[in-house]
Amino acid sequence: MSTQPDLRLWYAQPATEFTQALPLGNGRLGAMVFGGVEQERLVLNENSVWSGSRQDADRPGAHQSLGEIRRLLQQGRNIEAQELVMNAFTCLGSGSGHGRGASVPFGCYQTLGSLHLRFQHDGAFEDYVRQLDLSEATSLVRYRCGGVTFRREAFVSAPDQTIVIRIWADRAGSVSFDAALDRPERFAVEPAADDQLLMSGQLDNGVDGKGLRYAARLRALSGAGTVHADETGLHVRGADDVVLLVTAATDYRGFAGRNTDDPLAASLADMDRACSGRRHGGGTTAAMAPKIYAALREAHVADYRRFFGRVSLTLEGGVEASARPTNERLVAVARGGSDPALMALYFQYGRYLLISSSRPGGLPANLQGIWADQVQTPWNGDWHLDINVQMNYWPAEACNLSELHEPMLKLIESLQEPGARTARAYYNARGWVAHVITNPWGFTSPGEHASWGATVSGSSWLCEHLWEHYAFTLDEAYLRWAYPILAAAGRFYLDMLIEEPRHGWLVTAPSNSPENAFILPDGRGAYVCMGPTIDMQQLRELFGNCIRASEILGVDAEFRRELSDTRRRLAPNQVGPDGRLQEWLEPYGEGDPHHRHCSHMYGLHPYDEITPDETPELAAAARRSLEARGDAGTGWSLAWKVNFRARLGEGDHAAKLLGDLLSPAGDMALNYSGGGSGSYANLFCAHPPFQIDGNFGGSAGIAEMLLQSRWRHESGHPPLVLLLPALPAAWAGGSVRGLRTRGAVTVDIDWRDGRLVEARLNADRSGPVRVRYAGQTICLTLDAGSQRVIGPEEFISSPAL
Ligand code: FUC
Repeated sequence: MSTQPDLRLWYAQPATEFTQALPLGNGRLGAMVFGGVEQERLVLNENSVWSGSRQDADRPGAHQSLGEIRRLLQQGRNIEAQELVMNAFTCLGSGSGHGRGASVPFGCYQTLGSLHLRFQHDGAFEDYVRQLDLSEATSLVRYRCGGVTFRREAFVSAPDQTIVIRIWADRAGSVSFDAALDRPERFAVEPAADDQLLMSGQLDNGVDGKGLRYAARLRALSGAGTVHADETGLHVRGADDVVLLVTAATDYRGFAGRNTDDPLAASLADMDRACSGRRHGGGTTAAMAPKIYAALREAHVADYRRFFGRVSLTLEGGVEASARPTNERLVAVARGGSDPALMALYFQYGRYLLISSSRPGGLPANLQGIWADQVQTPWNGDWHLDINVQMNYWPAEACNLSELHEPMLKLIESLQEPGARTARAYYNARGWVAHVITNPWGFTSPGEHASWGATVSGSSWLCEHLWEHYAFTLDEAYLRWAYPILAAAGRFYLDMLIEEPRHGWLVTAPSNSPENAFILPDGRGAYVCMGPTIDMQQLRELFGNCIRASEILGVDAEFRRELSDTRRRLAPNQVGPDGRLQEWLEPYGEGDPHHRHCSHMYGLHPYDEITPDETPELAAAARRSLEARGDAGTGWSLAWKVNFRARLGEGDHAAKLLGDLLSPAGDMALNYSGGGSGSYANLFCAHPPFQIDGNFGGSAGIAEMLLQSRWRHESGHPPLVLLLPALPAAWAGGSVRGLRTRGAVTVDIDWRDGRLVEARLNADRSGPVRVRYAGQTICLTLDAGSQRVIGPEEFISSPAL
């Protein structure tokens, strides 16, 4: 019997650390609620709070060294090539500041600050609970103190661009507290009109200290008691029911965001709008606080549910487990307990986090989504292009949040211009390129160290997203917008490929296989190489997508021929003497055999040129590579491995890895090799430290276990939909509604005893689709607007295709 999925994270104690606090967000504004009784803290975020500034980090004349670097690589002199890359082919200046770039031009994503609430409570508290309800994106803290029950509910509204907190008690006049705003540096707080608190300041631009300006405002509305703001904070006394509102803005102007020159005025406009008559229909604002709150809440929940409500997932079992606090469920799973409902909760949490950290018109989710409590966020909280920002968007299409992909697609568009300069400076090439890291300032140069910075496939990996958004939506107007960006990236790689001397294959050079070293025949380790497997897989994908898009749009026939000819000559996937998929052009040993990046398996996932049914030998080689890599890894690495195993049809192994992903994490101490990885109490993914990509990769992996789809340009076939391709034994019964496939089909699946009961397909467009279940494939013609229901018998009675 299906059980109602429990969509709450809940705890019996306040959070004492950031990774226990509960995240709220509207894509731009974020809050982390700790739920302290006497001292409450909300970490505040606004996603354009970035230090740094625009810079030209391209090394002038770098392309003059390119010929020599390539000659050295072609002669197998990788160490010398790497030295030359280090001296002449890295970015100009300090680059990312070795991941600590808060005070250099690259900059760092930073916390906006904190809201502190100090309550006048005496004595102990009891009946404490705090929770995050994913069904409506609200948090609640409830406790009893001195015989009075206190409640605090919070949410971050997208329609009203405001962080909203309601604080109330069941005895009149018992809500009294002092509120303060602060930040670790560069802030001033003052009282403002309407008893507001205003925090403002200027971030470091890495040049003369005069970077972005920001402002955050706090206002309290209360019909009873008193509200008063002064130099020491905002003071509420003897109230029954208080509404706190926080608005914020920066003067970041770029490809997305609030886009204002005046954050003081913008934050005030948002505040006035949230409190306006439009919300309460007249009367004094303070007296109308409950009405304002109710209206803000209703608009917020309706807006959020538009996205969240499209997908549901029930995994049977674990009913008793869900009665336990979330942190205890993690411990129970780590001890071997079965809790499929926790996996379903985790799946929806990933969707929740994407809705809360990525909205159209805004900046894309960064390494911490939008949630950060430091001014030097790990790795600058930036957009890493060698898996991390892409993983953030893996669930966007398949998990039916297609519009939320937009910030990522706009980021890609924004890199064209600086990326064209970088392409000319380093490669004397047309088109545009991005390397390993970027920021809101348009950074596209190589990184500051050859070991990781020469990776040239940042832009090709990004371009997968341009195509995928089309493949899942079939939106041709969108494709017309995306195609020039895709084609210009393709043009760059056409220009930069060279022939490797042994087979005459075309390869990228210089490059890296992200971020692994290899061992040369003389025993020395190096990073810089030509034609790492991942680059070749991505170029087959990119060129294939350019070809397909140009066919659909009926443009660029000549370019298409060039792409096809070049595509055929790219270095192929190779199986090494050890039977594994080779990570590099040569069968080098890995510097770290258990490296977290599994870059050469890109062709298995997210791209799908390697599949168990179409390329069984390569799939077997990929499996051997995965075995040699081992299961252990950083949070995002575990999540990627869930997806690999799902693509290999190994549901039990995928579920085992999900268990690893959900094991209680160690502390925040950085670890690259898998120690301490898993999930924190608030289900944030632990690299460690906290890094959100694993949450998104985990949700995408769960979707891949239940439903996959393929639609490749060279096959000439209609899209292929795979039902329950990697269902683990532990998920014997369940149902999923609303997942999406390439070819724009929405799919519901019910299953029992590990077998399909029924699938329901709703296509956006009429047309043929192939559907596979348990190794049998049938071909259907779907009609837009009418649901097609299929049961297992259709697969048994039909001949295999
Ligand atoms: C890459 C990864 C690290 C980390 C960082 C943000 O450098 O190799 O593991 O995820 O990005």
